[in-house]
Amino acid sequence: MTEREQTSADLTFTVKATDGKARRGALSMPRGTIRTPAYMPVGTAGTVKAMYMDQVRDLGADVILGNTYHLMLRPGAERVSKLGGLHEFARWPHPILTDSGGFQVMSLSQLRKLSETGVTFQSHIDGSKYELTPERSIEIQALLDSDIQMQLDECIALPAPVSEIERAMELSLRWAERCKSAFLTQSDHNARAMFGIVQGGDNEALRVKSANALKDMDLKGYSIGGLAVGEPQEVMLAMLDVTCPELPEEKPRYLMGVGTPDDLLKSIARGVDMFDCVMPTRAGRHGTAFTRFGKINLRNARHAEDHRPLDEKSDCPAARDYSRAYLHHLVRSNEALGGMLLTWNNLSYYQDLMQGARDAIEAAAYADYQAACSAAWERGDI
Ligand code: PRF
Repeated sequence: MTEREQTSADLTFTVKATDGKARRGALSMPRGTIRTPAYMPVGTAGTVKAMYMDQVRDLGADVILGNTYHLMLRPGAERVSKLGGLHEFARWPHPILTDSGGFQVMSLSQLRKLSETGVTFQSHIDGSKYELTPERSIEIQALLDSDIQMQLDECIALPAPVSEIERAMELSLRWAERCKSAFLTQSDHNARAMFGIVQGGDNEALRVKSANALKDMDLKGYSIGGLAVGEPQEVMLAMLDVTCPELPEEKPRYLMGVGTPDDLLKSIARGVDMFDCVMPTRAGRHGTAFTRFGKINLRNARHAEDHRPLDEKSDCPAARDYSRAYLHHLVRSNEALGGMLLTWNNLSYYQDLMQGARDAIEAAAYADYQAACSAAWERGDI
């Protein structure tokens, strides 16, 4: 049995090896094991855009993301539940992590109103009114049959006044308590997890306070939210430097909505175990390829007669078997296959990058791996 096929009746996390602060771990549950460090493809509306689930799996993904916000609006959480849950509906029988909805309400909906109770908002699809409370968010995530659920939180865009950051962080802590109580009413909660979300913006003291208060709630995992929201990379890394040491070593850490390949490797070096980001899928649909040699914009005219594939050494057919000239043509012609091939290539690259990180941590060679990856990105391929 391969590591990813191993399961556990309860949800468990094991750190198998460390190299500096970097961790190689395994998060196991009845639907499978997530090998960490892990990049989790984003499947917002029950689909990893432009990909078949079999392809996503074959690239090495152990878990995908789903979004409370999108699925509650369409097709509706109760309907997904009636249809057998999200795994059955979307044909992904492996672990699913869901975000709680607050972050997406703030970025996508109109006329939202936040109070102690929760958030009311109008759908970005048809303008109809909804309420999302901590309890309803957890209820929706249970209806979706999510394996790893997120607390409802409030994420503040940076820069922001400290008083605003503090208010949102404290509100998120109170919502964490309510989410934990709601989560514990789920009959099979031992087989699942509800993660708390550290907030605190770019303020070190608030980050430490948030992490410690969540630690005291003894949750099964800890997300780090409120980063990659407008601040420079150095600020994000400085926040990881203060946050990770406050979190319990025996629990998984998930950096939400991050990031570039460089962000991922630098965050792993600081003790982060899990990531999600729309970057590889969204950039792929917009004509950008991530490769060992850095980012390539296939729209650019310099690719028009380039016979070379994106990466002849890749195992991914999208990277290995199609010329850059053909990809350029597809992207310029707005052909669906262009977005499909570039998404496939990009997810393949992100999964390979994580496999390389896992291998390097096991071999106690993570710093060398990071240096070799950065050098190749800098060098480029021409
Ligand atoms: N909170 C939640 N989801 C998120 C974030 C957050 O802070 C972010 C911030 N990068 C991305 N997704 N619930």
